[in-house]
Amino acid sequence: MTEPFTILPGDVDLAGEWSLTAADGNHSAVYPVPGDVHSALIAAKIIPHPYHGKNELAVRWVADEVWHARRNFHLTKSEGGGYYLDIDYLDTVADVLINGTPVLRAENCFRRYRPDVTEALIDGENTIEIVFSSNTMEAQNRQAKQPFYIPYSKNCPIPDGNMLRKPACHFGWDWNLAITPFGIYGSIKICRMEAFRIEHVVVHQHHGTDGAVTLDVDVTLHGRGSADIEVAVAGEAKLRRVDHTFGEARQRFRFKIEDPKLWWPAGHGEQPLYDITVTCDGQGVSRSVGLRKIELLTDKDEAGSRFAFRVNGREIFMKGANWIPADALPSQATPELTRKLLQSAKDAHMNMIRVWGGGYYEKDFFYAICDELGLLVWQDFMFACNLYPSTPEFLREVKAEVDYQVRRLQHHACLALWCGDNELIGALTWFKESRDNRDRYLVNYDRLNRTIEDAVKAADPGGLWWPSSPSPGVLDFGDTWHDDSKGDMHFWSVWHEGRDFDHYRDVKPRFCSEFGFQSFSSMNIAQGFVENEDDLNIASPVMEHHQRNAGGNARIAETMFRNFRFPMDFANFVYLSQVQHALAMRIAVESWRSLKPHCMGTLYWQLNDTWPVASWSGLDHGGTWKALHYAARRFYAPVLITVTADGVTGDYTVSGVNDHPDAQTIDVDVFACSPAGDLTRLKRVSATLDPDAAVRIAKIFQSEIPAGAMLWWSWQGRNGIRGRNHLATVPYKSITLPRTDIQLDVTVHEGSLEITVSSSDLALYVMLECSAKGLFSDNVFDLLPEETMRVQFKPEQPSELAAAQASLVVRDLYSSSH
Ligand code: BMA
Repeated sequence: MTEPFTILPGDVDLAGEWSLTAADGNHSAVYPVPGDVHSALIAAKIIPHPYHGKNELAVRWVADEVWHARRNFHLTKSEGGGYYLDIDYLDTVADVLINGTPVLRAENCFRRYRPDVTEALIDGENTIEIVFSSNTMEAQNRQAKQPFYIPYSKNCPIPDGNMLRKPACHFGWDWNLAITPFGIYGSIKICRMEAFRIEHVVVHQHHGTDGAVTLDVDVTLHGRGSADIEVAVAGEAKLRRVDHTFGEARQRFRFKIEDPKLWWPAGHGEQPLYDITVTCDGQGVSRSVGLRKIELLTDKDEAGSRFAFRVNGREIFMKGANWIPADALPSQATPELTRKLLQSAKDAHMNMIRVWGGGYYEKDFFYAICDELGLLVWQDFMFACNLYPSTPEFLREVKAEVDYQVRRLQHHACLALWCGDNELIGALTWFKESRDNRDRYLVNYDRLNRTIEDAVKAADPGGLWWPSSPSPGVLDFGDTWHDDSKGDMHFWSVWHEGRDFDHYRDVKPRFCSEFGFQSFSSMNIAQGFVENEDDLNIASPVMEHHQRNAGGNARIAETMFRNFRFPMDFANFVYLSQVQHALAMRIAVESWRSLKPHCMGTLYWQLNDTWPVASWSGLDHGGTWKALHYAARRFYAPVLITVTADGVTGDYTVSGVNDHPDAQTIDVDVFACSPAGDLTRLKRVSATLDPDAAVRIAKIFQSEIPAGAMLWWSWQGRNGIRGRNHLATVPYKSITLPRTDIQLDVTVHEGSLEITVSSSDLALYVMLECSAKGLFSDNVFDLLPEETMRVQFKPEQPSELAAAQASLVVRDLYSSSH
């Protein structure tokens, strides 16, 4: 039984087929609920698919219309007690009528609504209707009524999205299309209420010094009368009778778990979950709770102040990425896709995901999967890059939203941090109005931020609060885009300011919660959205349309020509864009991991894509891996040997990073690698990497490296772990690589391709591609002369195996430009 999707006897589930009509009567379609209206119109062939070509522009009108959704349902009405409508993810401004009687005016996609509908219902056939106002019109009307103008993000082609409590990215973003989807994406049901309903179940954990955990289960009931509540935790049940007059009543049940099995982030231990069940008046709510203690350490030090998470007494370096909605069309953001994306995060050794503030508070299944996988969640409140109103009406909505979301989510073991917003402090400097009158807009911001903070602390007093991302700290409104001394940092100078990749090494963040670089989506994705082969050119109108960051393609191209030779064709342009993307993130992550414990986390921008687009994501739309994600699995490995250049002296430091709680003994060989692939040993070191630490292992002087040589290193642990990598000491374009002959020997075995890749000469960034979606067991690797590597490819659809085999291609750095 999981709230709010439980359907009890006497309840009427209203999911299923509804009918949809435009208010002007011009369009009608079947509307599958839960789902978004655009997806229904695509299925009915009323609009073309907005991801294809430039169709987005041809479907924008949908959000400018008023739409009616309707269905009938049967109810055998019981006497006594009452009924309420239970509805969540209703997006956004909508009136709900039952048998023509208005029962709800909703205006916040992030709230759950439970209005009493007893009087509106009849015994027998009933009709429910939802009238969706045009979100685009509502947004503009609300802006016009503000006491002063509230600027919205330049990322949004559709204006005034900051007026509505719905995902900011629905109005367009620098990686999202702009179609302002709407509809009902959650549950909708009519529920029977005898005396009470369970309004909230909140769980507080207290970890005692004796190792025992005390769980306080706070059950809030809504209603009137008498009932028994039973709360059971790990087989121990407590029963209580409640008598209550109308309204809300909170009951606390305390349990002590003497010998708890603790929940750990991925890579640090198991994720055991304890079941809590609450039953009352015929209803039930269950919670799966992992027992862990999370602290945020922000104590001052010589450099500024720390930003580190401590879980169950252990400081843990957070490795992860930023999450945006799983798909731009809410109907497509399924539990299966979500699991696939989160599993990929775990497979790349991530242990934290930041749910970014321009999307949704994700559905229950998202957090349940994170609990199961051991992925901690940094949870933003849904405010991003805009300025927002602070009128009493707006703040009332915010307060109700925060209260609901915090009480819905706080019991999850994965939920690590509540963060006020994304980049609202920076946004104060992005608009003329707020630059000219910073006092007004700063106070306006603080009213919003304070409302969120107060609501969080009331609902989850034990939760961790951080005011904004990035933020230097409480009541500090400094520039954490450039100040690396304290707080969490969004380091964007390489992408948004055009600095070299080396600049990642010039900063020493305490925790970098955003940094990113773009690449094009993989060829099989691009082929899916272009109109024809002629569009496969980075400057074609369709490819430019699938790039939403102004100047993005130019930044990719310009960076490429700083580092690489001109690619042969479009496919190699795509390949090189992904190679440089992976390289950028590798340089940033490896140098910041080697600063541990000064730096205690890196969350790159961004894990996933909402539609097929050039972006900062490591996963293509739909979840297959770009070059970055294969690289991330290496640069986020728990034990890492990396070599970083000193920007001043030009010498190199070999560092070892160990995320394990025990020491690791590693043998490291460092070579000079000639362009022909001849290795000359420079150092052989046997190093002990202290528990949970970054250690400097060796120094390589520039003078030791023959002209034109790269650095090449390999390592092996006593426990079998191994790895290798290389670093170019000059831009790749100035290295004359040998012409390689790469052979693929492919056989089919149990639904997978077994691929033997062998190279006659040194081959860098060897990347396999095929038309089918699926996962290679490894990719984007280097081969020394006459080396062989075995790789498997498993297509997502078994039927695509033959197509995968027929379309298999291999690229490497040399062949991309020759
Ligand atoms: C960050 C994010 C997003 C944005 C990304 C790339 O600042 O918070 O708003 O998509 O940069 O520009």
